[in-house]
Amino acid sequence: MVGKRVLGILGLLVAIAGFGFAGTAQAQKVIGVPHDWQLNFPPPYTPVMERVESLHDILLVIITLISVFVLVLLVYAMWRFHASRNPVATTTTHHTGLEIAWTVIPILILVLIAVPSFRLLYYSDKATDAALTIKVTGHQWYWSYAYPDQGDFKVESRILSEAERAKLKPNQPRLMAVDEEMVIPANTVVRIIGTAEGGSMHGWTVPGFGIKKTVIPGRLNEGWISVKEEGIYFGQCSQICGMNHTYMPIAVRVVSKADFDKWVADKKKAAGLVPATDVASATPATR
Ligand SMILES: [Cu+2]
Repeated sequence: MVGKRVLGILGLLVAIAGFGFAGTAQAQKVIGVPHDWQLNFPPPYTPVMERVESLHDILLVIITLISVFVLVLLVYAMWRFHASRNPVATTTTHHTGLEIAWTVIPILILVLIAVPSFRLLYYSDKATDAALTIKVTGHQWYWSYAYPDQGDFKVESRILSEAERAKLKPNQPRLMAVDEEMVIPANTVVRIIGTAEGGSMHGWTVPGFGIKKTVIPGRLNEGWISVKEEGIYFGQCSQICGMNHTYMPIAVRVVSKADFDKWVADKKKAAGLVPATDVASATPATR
């Protein structure tokens, strides 16, 4: 039993180390990939994730204080009421004052935690003044990204094939690199609306962005991101969705506004949305 558990922990450590190893030797443009011996959250890349991390830091202090308090009580009770020091056990069964205290104080602590928690939930829920909307659709088993206010083209994002994975470029982490990334401009509020097609839900999750949207067939869920630094960021489907759940990574390429406009123009041209000769003068449609 214990041997099995030790083996399990060792296996987990090897898996974590292996995952970290896969993330090494990146070009500097790849951001937000787990690294060796990583503990805690990835660095925050969006305003939402900055707030998630500060809420986490406050909660960590609160739960540490509570745990230490309970531990001290426990150790004190073990010492003070040991049979050698306390041969005749007390018959006390109730203490009204104590019971009120251990009911009311935890309620107050939970209310105290709920206030910033709900504030953050609503902050991350709806984009205010989004400059761009992207519709994320989870398929079995890949992602597609539609740009409804940029001429309504769509890109499909699939994990690299096994042959491509055999010769990865430096900016392509194994099992995370895709053929077509979602592309967004830096320093821009991007509204993400997510849904799913086919028989299952998926989870559009990029840890460094603080976004984790469960996408559900027949529903639209909303969130938003705004990323300062240009680069390629990675995430993974976080809702068990079936056979190839492991093989539908999320890659987001954050580029300058000019590069984004150029990318949009190329995509529109490829989709036949603008005459080939008119690409240079084409500007993204405004909503
Ligand atoms: Cu999945």
